[in-house]
Amino acid sequence: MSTVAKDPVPPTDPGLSENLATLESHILAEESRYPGATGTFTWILSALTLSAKIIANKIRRARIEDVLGAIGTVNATGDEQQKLDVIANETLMRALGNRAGVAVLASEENDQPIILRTKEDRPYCVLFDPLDGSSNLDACVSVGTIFSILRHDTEADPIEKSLLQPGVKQVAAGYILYGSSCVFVLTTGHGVNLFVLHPSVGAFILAQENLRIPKAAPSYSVNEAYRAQFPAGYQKYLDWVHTQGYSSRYIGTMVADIHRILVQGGVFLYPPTKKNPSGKLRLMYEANPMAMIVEQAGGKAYAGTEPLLEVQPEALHQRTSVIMGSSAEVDHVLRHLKK
Ligand code: AFP
Repeated sequence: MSTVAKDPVPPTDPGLSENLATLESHILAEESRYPGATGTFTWILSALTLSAKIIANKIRRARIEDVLGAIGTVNATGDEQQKLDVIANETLMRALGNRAGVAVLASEENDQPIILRTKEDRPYCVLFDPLDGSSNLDACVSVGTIFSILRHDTEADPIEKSLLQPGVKQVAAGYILYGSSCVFVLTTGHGVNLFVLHPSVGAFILAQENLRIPKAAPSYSVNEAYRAQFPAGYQKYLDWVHTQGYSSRYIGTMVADIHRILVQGGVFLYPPTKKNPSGKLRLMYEANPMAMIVEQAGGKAYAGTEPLLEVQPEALHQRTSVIMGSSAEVDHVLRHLKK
């Protein structure tokens, strides 16, 4: 008996979701819901996606083009600058610097913010860490770009004060992780969306809408080598996790550690230490944007026992301690801090 061959089922391209959308088209579609929206914000995001593609490309070719290693200078917060820190910073400054909607730009790599214009028709301030985790670059470890977008306060005097707004005031925040794939994670205050760079097409394609962080997962991420320097509550928390069958993961690039937690759950901690009594991470362009993303995905973010997004900044480059991740895991840490 002969068997009748069935029509072959066309293979599904795993790179394509059902409704194909790029980051820009997704934002334009969102913007069309707000009558009176001018498109200014979309232009700022397009400067960020352009920068991300240029930086991703540079990182991939870094060893061949000899742009790895330190350049012998330190940045505004005292960290040794890598060649790629400077390249990434210049890329973002050049891309964002000619966007009509930006009033003030601030970077980890610059002592002072760059004032572009003070008029009211420039509604936004953009703050960024051009290359988080750059000391890991020589070892081919993932690095990232983090950004925070605030509404420009035209009454601020001097104008730099426009930047000193608590994280709850952010209108958007995001990061780009240059990992085994290049992902762009973005929130505009209505959930979190994840886009992946299609390397041949050169576009960020929507891969996951409304990303939710798992409520709990037995995993913690901290540089445990500093344990003896941590305040007692953190040490008690670590004693507790060691009895609970938790696993430990620490990459040493905050963007990569928090991205993993966003997808798989767990908690990231950078407590105060003797060397950095206020914590190591920068509040305005590292902790605040990551906290907004984690909270928009259903997680929690604290600076010690204070909600991180409520911390009133006093200086652009101020540091903070950080506890963020799955809500139940953050609660376990807080329980030990409050004992
Ligand atoms: P670099 O950008 O200098 O590599 O620092 C990375 C970072 O700011 C953050 O991404 C890490 O979570 C943290 O520092 C790692 O700090 P430790 O080396 O003290 O654990």
